[in-house]
Amino acid sequence: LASAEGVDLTPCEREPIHIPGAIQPHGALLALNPADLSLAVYSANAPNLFGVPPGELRHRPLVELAGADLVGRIREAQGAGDLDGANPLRLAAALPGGGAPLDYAVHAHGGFVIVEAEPAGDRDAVPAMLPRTMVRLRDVRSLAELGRLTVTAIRDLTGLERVLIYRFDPEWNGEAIAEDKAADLEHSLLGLHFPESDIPRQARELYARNHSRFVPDRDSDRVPLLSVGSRDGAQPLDLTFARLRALSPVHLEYHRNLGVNGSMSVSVMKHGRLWGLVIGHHREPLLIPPGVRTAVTLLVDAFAMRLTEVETTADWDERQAHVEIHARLLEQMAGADDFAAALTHGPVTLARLFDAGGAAVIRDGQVQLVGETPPPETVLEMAEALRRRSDSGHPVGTDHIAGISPRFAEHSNIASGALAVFLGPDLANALMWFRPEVTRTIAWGGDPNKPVSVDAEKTRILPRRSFERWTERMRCYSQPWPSWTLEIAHSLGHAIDEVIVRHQRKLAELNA
Ligand code: BLA
Repeated sequence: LASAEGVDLTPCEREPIHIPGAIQPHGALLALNPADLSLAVYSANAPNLFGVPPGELRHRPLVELAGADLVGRIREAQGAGDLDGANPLRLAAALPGGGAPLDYAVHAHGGFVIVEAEPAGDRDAVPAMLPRTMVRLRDVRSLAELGRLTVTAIRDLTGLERVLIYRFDPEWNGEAIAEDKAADLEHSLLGLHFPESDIPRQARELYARNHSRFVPDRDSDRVPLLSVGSRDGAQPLDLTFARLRALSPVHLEYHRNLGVNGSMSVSVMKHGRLWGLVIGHHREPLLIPPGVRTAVTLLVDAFAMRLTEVETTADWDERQAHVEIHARLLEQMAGADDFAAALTHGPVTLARLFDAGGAAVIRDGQVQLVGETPPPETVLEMAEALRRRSDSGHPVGTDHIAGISPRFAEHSNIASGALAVFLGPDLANALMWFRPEVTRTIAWGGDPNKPVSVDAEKTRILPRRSFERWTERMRCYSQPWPSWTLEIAHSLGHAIDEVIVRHQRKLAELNA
């Protein structure tokens, strides 16, 4: 794995971010042996939070430290086998000695019961806005609206200065597709793209399991985890599901360069896969209380639940118009002896389908063209190039046919993109569609060829320092072919195969 400039990016992926050996200081962590809930590992700030002298923590049973309520609930959840890291036990309880309540999150992972505690803070501000926002989320009809509503609600809820929806593309680059920001934040990040290496693979894998990260203060001191007795040779404590996990120092450097101090990121999952993140920025430290964080994750889950539906609806509406053209083409063919002529010379032509610039029918080595297309010999070459990528004649589409062979770039003004489906017993016949070049630029948050900087000794990889808008012009690209174009092409190809077979049968009967 290397950047365009040849810097090796593998170290970024190798950092074992799930075992940092430290947590953030806004809470304390205890790792307990599941059988007797005796203490195995604790964060150095735990004595302070639980109000016991440092030397004594390890001698106090949990019930004395945190109270019977917590212990009872843990025992109950253990009995039910319900301490899943992805869905921790939550409760608020005051310490046995009294005082303000602590908010607890408890989960079992890596052979321990992990208890994380922090001051509960203000819990009541939350519910008032939540029901109204949920109803609005339920009613939106487009991804744009859904995104806008979600970022605005989360900013209102948290006071963050910027909230973004960040969507991954198939190569794991990302794009900010929705933004709400404070008026005095000068630069908008909306529409900017960020390279894959900004959020390395192990981080994405972790975020698909643990859905949220909050960093109240980027520059706060990390709190080390300490072991009770000797855990020599023991594995470091696995913080995959810990909400207090200290984040990678490399990433905190990235936020320093971006001018971000307080931050959050919450995973958006679609069909069990990481679809994107909701990202929050604050220039100053910002402690979002645990109750408000819960509301944020609920809103993000609501966003994710509506996402599939909203995306499918948009696709469906667009597809519907073309299903009708498909039907017209079938009608024209039904009455014709020559299917190629019916597709290229009727009142509705093949080029109408998919709003293509031009189309071609290849039959027995003959090419019939309609609309704007490359010359016949190039059409045949393109068909051959796509046939090689086709799985038993199934449609193949590309928005960048010059990527298959650079000699096709010559025809980019009319055929930057092409889609083909192959027909006939030996798949020698084909239907093809062409799309012209479209001006496509991608605005990156920093030069994507230089995703990193290196320190003076060239020993460490650091995040890049500049996030200055960097525009890349993409040459020889057409509009992409959505998956429904492939489906309709497949259906048309299938129908033509049937028409031909029927026709040949009729001819055979006549000749007999
Ligand atoms: C993690 N990188 C992240 C995270 C985000 C980004 C959102 C998740 C952690 C969090 O909640 O903050 C990237 N943040 C962005 C982007 C924007 C933003 C794109 O605000 C744009 C608006 N990062 C690098 C390089 C390395 C690297 C060069 O740029 C490695 C050498 C590493 N990024 C890196 C690592 C993590 C990370 C290791 C995991 C942090 C953790 O969870 O411990």
